[in-house]
Amino acid sequence: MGKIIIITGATAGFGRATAIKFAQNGYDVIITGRRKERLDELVKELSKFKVKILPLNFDVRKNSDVTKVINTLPDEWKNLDILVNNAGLAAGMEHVNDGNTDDWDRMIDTNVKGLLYVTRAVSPLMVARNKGHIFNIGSIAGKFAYENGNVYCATKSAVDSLTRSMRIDLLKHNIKVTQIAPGMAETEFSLVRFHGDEARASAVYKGIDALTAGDIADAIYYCATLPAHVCINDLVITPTQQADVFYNVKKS
Ligand code: NDP
Ligand code: 8X3
Repeated sequence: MGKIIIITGATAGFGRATAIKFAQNGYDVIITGRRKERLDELVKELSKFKVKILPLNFDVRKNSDVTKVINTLPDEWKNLDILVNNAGLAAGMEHVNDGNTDDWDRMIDTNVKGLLYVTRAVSPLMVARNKGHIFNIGSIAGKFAYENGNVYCATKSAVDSLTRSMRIDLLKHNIKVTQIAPGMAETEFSLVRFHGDEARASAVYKGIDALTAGDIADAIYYCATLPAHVCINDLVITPTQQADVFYNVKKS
């Protein structure tokens, strides 16, 4: 039987590239996200790889939907080998005194609570089989706080901490837990952060050979295909022109 991966937020960016990478390599793939038309389009794209694809249309912030979808997985999809907790976003970039509390709720509900709801639903299936691998997509923003990053940085610090706790809690169940902590990657991330302002979003990456979604998919695939006795716990990946959240060199 083929291996199975479930990816949250597969309708764009890292999640979409990860779905393609694993399907290319013979994995059966569960793709999830809120935008149904994007899921339908990805099913078509993945069909050329002759693997099984299951699109699941739900919002990770809705615990009852998450639980229902995972608890009613068809039998042939229950043996999940890999979970990629990728769905997430930044919304807004203001000083804390000017921040939009709706943006804060969206980030906390998605990046922290959504990740927890999905993990709570999926991990018992892995525990029952005494195997599995969970990836949490953190960020360099979770390693250092930066000006105007406040709530986004806090949610990614939470992912950093939760990854370490999850690794300990799931250790005796033979489940690997890996945090991938990327720096600047050109996806729809900044467009979402700046509420659809394309000029502001593209300015973020001007003069930088930013990471691509494919770079992150390759890193996840590398970690997922190491020998059974090897677990990468934490992987920080930045463009060559970026050292961390504070230091980068842009070409003029
Ligand atoms: P994109 O905006 O390109 O993709 C985000 C994905 O998350 C989409 O598929 C979106 O799907 C999904 N998503 C967002 N909210 C929800 C929700 N409530 N329920 C279900 N799915 C949701 O961004 P990236 O690919 O860049 O981001 C992926 C992850 O990587 C995020 O956690 C982000 O914080 C992190 N990251 C990104 C970096 C970057 O520079 N790009 C760097 C470091 C970390 P849909 O809208 O269809 O639901
Ligand atoms: C995204 C990376 O540096 O824009 O998580 O916060 S950064």
